[in-house]
Amino acid sequence: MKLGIIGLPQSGKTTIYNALTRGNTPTTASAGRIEVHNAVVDVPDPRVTKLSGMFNPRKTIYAKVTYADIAGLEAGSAKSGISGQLLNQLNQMDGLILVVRGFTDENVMHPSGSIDPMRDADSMLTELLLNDLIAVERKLEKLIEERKKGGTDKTLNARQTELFEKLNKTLSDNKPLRSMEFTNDEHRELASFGLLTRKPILTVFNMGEGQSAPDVAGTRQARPPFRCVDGKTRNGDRPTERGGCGCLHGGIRHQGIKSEPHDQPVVRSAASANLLHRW
Ligand SMILES: Nc1nc2c(ncn2[C@@H]2O[C@H](COP(=O)(O)OP(=O)(O)OP(=O)(O)O)[C@@H](O)[C@H]2O)c(=O)[nH]1
Ligand SMILES: [Mg+2]
Repeated sequence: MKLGIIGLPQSGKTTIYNALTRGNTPTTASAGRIEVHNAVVDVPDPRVTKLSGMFNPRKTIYAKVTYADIAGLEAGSAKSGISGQLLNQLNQMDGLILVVRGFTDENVMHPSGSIDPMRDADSMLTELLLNDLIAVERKLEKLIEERKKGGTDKTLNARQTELFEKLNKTLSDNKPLRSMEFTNDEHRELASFGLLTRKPILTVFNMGEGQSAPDVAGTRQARPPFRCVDGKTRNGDRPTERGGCGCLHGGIRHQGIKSEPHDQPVVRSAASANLLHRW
């Protein structure tokens, strides 16, 4: 499984990537460059450890997660679609981790000049949605052209037109594509289109020491149950889409990407604690 870490410049992507992978990639400003760092980590699983102890195999292989620290997403970049190079990277991911800055530190610039996690989370999710909307509209235009020209597979054209009109409707209603149900054939059909809002997204609020997570009730981040690793549910909504949200209260104790937490990583600036829970 490959998970891409995205977010606004200086939101703490590399810091979180280092925490998740026990890496030491420098947290120097990437200034909009698309530099991707990849690291593969084992997902410790006590069941595998136990089985390995019982059967004593020559090799024990745990499930692996590849984390990719992808810089470069900025508000407004989706006006004409996210750039090809970035889109290409994002398309290779099975899921996205959206890092949202919550910490205050006047030595670390914020592209909007102020700290507002809900604004940033919303604007990033909107970027992804707009990107898909542009891609879907382009495809629909292409299908119309093909129909006008004639000579194309009419059944395929009709099937794709119906499917893409459904996608267009969902996106125009401001909903991500992962909120839709697809048949296996439709999944296959869409696989090559690289639509970003089909991917599961975990929103991680990178809060400073002593800060609590923003109140996500009634927001897009609230749809799945919002839980901290202490098990408390912050929001009782039933999940209506595959996505989720977590917060780093000054750090990471668990990684919630897999159902079993990883070992405790050493976190330098994001510090010690509460959650990042899987959806
Ligand atoms: N005070 C404080 N600083 C943090 C926290 N998390 C990250 N930082 C600092 O914020 C700066 C930016 O962090 P990075 O992890 O490089 O952020 P980034 O999103 O990877 O930045 P770009 O790759 O340039 O977009 C670094 O100086 C970090 O040390 C935090 O929780 N609190
Ligand atoms: Mg970085």
